[in-house]
Amino acid sequence: KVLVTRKWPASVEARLARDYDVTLNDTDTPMTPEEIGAALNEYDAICPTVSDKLPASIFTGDHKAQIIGNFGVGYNHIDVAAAHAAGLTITNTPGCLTDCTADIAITLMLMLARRAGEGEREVRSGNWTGWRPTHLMGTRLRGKTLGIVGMGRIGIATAQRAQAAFGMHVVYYNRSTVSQDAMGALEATALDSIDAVLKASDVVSLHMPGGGANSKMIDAEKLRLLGPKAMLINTARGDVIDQDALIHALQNGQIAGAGLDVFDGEPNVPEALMSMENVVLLPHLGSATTETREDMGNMVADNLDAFFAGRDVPNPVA
Ligand code: 8YV
Repeated sequence: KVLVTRKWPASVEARLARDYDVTLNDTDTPMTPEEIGAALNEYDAICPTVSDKLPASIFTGDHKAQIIGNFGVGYNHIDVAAAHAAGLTITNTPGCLTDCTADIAITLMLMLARRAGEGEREVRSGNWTGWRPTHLMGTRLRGKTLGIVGMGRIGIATAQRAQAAFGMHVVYYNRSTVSQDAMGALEATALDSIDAVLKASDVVSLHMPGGGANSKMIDAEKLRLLGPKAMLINTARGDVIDQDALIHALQNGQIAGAGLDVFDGEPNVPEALMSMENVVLLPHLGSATTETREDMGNMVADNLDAFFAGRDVPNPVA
């Protein structure tokens, strides 16, 4: 018995329906933690998404459920330690959403640097009065420095795009050493701290996991290191930035702008961010393409298939 908490692409729902006794929650509303807690005693597998919260309090230890097949690579919405202590296996979907998430990071960077959001709003509102030499001048990306915090798959893919397409220099910080093999043809300089990356960069793109020690990692002090010409891009998790400190830094010209696909407490977005022109706001679109969402669903199904066949799951969350 498998529970899918939200509406998935039809092809993957059909695959699960063929192979399992599956309950497909054909809804756009997340389940509450209490509902998921109750489901742990009714289903063998639960397949949640980033918008379902699975806190420690729902894991009592005597569940029917044996596996959580997370639809997504990030899993900070699941208390992993409590789920493991309750004997559950957790899997996620790394790799298949790398390209699309990197594309959205680049989209945010371009929209911000070239003031595309402002321009689009101007045209749509009928306020465009015609071409003029100093109208909506943005920032040229070629030759600028992109700083990556968290040089995993998505960080690397973002840097590769920025360097190949826009000729940007790349610096980065990662907790562990990143092999040149993993970076391919990318020429990137490892710096020894996040602070060094923030100081050296014209654009900083965040790619670390959310939750735990990363929560509010980019705080007021870190934002000051960026400087008034720098732009901040976040496609990781909203909580890695202290959102109030970001609003303060933007309001006071401490940084030039921000491009955000994720928010602390999403889908709520502070009014202060919505009213600023130098901010680009997207509704968590990182992996939102038909191809990627189908790949994600198929990865969840592959993990369930392996688990219930008694094989090692391909994508365990450690
Ligand atoms: C997904 C994401 O859309 O995979 C992730 O971690 O942030 C998104 O790209 C989301 O997690 C779906 O559950």
